[in-house]
Amino acid sequence: MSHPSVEKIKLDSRRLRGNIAEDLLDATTGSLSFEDQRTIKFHGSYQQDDRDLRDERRRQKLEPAHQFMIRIRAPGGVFTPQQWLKLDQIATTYANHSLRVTTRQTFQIHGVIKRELKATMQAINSAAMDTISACGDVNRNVLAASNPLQSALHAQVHDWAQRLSLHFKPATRAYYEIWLDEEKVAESGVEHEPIYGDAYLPRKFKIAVAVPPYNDVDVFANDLGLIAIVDGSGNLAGFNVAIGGGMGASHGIAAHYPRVGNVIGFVTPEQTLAIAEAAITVQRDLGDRIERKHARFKYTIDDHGSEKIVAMMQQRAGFSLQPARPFHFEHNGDRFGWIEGEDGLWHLTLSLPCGRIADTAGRPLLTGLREIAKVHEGEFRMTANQNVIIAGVPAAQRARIDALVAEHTLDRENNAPTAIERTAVACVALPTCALAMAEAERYLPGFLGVLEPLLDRHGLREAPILLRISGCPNGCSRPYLAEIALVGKAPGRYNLFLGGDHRGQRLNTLYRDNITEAQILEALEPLLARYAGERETGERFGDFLHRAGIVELPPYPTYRQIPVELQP
Ligand code: SRM
Ligand code: SF4
Repeated sequence: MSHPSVEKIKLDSRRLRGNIAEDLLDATTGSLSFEDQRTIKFHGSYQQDDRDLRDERRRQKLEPAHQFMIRIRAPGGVFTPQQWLKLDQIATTYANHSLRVTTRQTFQIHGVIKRELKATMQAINSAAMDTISACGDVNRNVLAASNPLQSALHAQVHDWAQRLSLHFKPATRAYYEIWLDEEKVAESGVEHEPIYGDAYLPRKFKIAVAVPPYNDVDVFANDLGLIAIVDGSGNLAGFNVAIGGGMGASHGIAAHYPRVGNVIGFVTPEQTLAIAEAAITVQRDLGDRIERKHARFKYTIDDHGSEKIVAMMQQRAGFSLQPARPFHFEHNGDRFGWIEGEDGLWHLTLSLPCGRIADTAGRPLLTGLREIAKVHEGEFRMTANQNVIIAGVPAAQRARIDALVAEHTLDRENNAPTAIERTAVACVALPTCALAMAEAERYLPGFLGVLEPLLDRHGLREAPILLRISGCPNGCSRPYLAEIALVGKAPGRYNLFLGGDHRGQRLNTLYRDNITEAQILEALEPLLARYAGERETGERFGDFLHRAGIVELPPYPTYRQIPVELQP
């Protein structure tokens, strides 16, 4: 039986209602219908199955172990301690006893079964959180710099993430009706969607707001990037606008490629919503609605030309962009340990293992962070590198937090043997991700274990090399911006990419295709040896590989790095 296209499902969904409410009541299966599996994404949930159990269940002639992943909408990635405790309770009541910090600064929970899905959504909502448009063909969770140093600026930028997220939240009441039993607006459910229209966007759309000199949100990996520009008195003057970033690619298909956003100009704060809305509606109207793999804004820009897209954006926004202002990023990572903010409060960034917060042997992260949430009076900030900041701690409270951190072995900065481990990112991949071709999150510790002796041999234990692993070319860990990246090709086999920079401004290049762990180490060994011997003071691995002529920019048709003239 052939299934309807996603475009038809959206149009027929009565503003994202589909038959989800009825489907949830069908106790004969743990699955939703094909159509509702697509529609439920707009409500922040994915139907998945435990891939570790697939073969066994097939042998037993059982349907797959269907379960749901739920993603929270959390613009800027800030949670209160009360919300943390609620999420912890949800994870241990309905999910797989873990919370997962994502590369877009929010939480996912995994393993919720269909008959408990509604109760889980209601529990999330009872703590003043929702999951609206955390997935689906709409604007996704808006990222904002989480750097704890610049407290005042962080507050402003966080406010922008909230405003953008609210502005682009779908108008439909479907979420409230299905999950919170709100009375139906109309039997046909056809509210006006002023920004999205009848078929929503052709594909997901992502926005991030960065505050130089830190690019901790990887602003150039987003469809729309806003780079905060500060005036002489430290106030927000406006934003440089970058369009067309994206990581998704396909193995062996040249037409699907990662791209860094290109900076097109500067807008004032008053102009920001208008330019963002112009970008989204241009993509709504021109994006590819036939081939989903080719439907992101980056392809719309490349197919129509940047000039035409910028002209349309300006025309729709009703003003011309000002010339982009110079900016400088130092790095795209997090700052670990305690740091004092401008407001005199303290912030502790902890490095989490791929964002997975669970109790494991010797490292009870879930329990430890729960204990902190019980006494913490500030907030928790998630970072886009899958880490957590215990933010807003008065000096007098630091010792209490430190004691809990030590008691529960929460501090990977001190536990992690190498610098590479502290900053490494890996996507979820197996067993929940339906698209995974190889392990990522579960492979990272093992890979670090075999890499460590090699780093030791060359005295690179403290070299801050950026490593990212993705289980498939979709690039959820933003691997194409890493200095070393492994991108899953098949079980136990990866494509090795090298030569991204540490500021999120240059894509890396395919170095070896479809290789095993032994071959990866064999490929890396001579390069690390040369780096150790030939690097200039402060020179990073990715930059060295370029200077030494070992890698060149990738052969993609379009933006592969941010032009140097924009960097002062
Ligand atoms: Fe992603 C799909 C997990 C950030 C690019 N991503 C998926 C799905 C939902 C698989 C699926 O479609 O069935 C994964 C669910 C796995 C699971 O079991 O939980 C998934 N993506 C994730 C997360 C959880 C990775 C992580 O380890 O943290 C991140 C959740 C972010 C969030 O909170 O919203 C996540 N995904 C990203 C990023 C990074 C970013 O946004 O900064 C990217 C690259 C940037 C981009 O969008 O270009 C990304 N995910 C994709 C793509 C490729 C899209 C494309 O342009 O082709 C897919 C596949 C798709 O959409 O068809 C995908
Ligand atoms: Fe799944 Fe691929 Fe994303 Fe990893 S990169 S979470 S394997 S879709």
